[in-house]
Amino acid sequence: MNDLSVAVVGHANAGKTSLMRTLLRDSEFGEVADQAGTTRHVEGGALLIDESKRLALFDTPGLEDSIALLSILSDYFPEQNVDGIERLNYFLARLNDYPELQQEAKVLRALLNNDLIFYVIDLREPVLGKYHDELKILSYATKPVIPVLNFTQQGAENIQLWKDQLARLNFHAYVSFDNVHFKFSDELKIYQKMQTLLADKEAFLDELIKLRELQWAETFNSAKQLVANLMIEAGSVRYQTDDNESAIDAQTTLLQQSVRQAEAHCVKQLLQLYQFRQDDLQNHELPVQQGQWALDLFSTDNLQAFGIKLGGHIAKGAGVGVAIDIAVGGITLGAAALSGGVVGALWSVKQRYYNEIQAKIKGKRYLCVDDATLQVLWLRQLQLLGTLQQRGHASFDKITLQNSIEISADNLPKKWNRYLRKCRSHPQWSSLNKQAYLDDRSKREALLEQLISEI
Ligand SMILES: Nc1nc2c(ncn2[C@@H]2O[C@H](COP(=O)(O)OP(=O)(O)OP(=O)(O)O)[C@@H](O)[C@H]2O)c(=O)[nH]1
Ligand SMILES: [Mg+2]
Repeated sequence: MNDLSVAVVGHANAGKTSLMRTLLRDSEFGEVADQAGTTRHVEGGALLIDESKRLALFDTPGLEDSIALLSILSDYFPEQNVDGIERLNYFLARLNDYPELQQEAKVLRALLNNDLIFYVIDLREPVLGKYHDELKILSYATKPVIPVLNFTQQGAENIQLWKDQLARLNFHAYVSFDNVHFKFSDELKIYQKMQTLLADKEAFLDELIKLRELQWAETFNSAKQLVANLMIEAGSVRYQTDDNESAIDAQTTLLQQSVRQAEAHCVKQLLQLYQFRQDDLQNHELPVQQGQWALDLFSTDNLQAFGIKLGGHIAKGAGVGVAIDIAVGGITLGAAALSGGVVGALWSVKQRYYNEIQAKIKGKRYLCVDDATLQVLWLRQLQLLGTLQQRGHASFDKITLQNSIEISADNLPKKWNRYLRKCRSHPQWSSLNKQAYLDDRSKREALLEQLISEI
């Protein structure tokens, strides 16, 4: 195994275990708590490059009494020019004399046993003497050190003070990395910084960087695919119902359930893709107003959206009497003309509405998901995706799917209505239909690609 190994060290409660969780994309790694002394033992995890190469990371207990430790280390060999490593080994050989420094000893072993050190700094803390002592102890191990400035959001005002202090102790290569407000580009900077400090591991780290970039891009692509697919599923679904209130209500409820389930499924898969737990999520029921979906294709709004105008008084419709102007085809049909034969003729003009017209004649209606709900559905997924991409695996806050999203032309794709029209006129694209009849794959794929490009 060609390993590169890193010890993650730092003051108690600085966010070491959180850094491990975020880099490993593992919310279950170790124990994270807002109190000092949470991690009691060294625990490892790894980023695999291939079967024979991995970056091993070791979490360590927090340093608590570095002032006492440094004074012990520097009191050894007075007047003699003995280097840091010897001092550390000397101390470790006499550990029984220092029962109160057992945690610190674990950290010292990790310093000696690994190739490189991440020194995690809680930027919210003022630059105190104890940190100076910790850094001095680190320097005894003569390993390359990358200070990781954590809590970059809350500790922003201390950044300069910390940088100055680090420079005075000869630590010039640092990175900023917030475990909760995650930025993938910051993670890459850590590996790039490692490359500058470990020249002989440059190729190894190059491979790691490329792999992480690839994984990140693939995850994003899969996520986009899920979202675009959900939109086609929900946009195309069409339930047939008898044209009476109780039948419409019953079918509407079923339709709502199936779209909610489809969204829940998409959300679940998105969480899985980004390796978050299902219970990281709160409140994700898709909001719908009662009755909102009892719109059918022949409601005035929908027909307009389809480019169809209802013909004047006849539109109010007695029995079979719906006249339909198919704007595109420019044909007007009177109520009496809506016989099977004429419907057949109409079909040749506007083939895709044949079933609906037939249904209307037979006293049936079709239900579909209304535009506003689809917009919310779309924007909620986009918002969730944005959240997942910027969420560290050390986060505790629940992810919420917004119910009140501002919907405006700016945050919807420009061709939204066109996409919707395509979906609505291809019920065969939705597997949410009771009889799924997925055909016409290539057109569906084309729309899927278009939607993906909108994300
Ligand atoms: N907001 C924010 N909170 C963080 C960040 N990193 C860690 N925390 C929180 O800080 C606290 C301590 O984090 P841990 O990861 O347990 O710290 P540690 O250094 O491993 O602590 P010990 O094991 O006790 O030494 C937890 O409440 C974390 O949720 C960060 O970057 N931003
Ligand atoms: Mg810890």
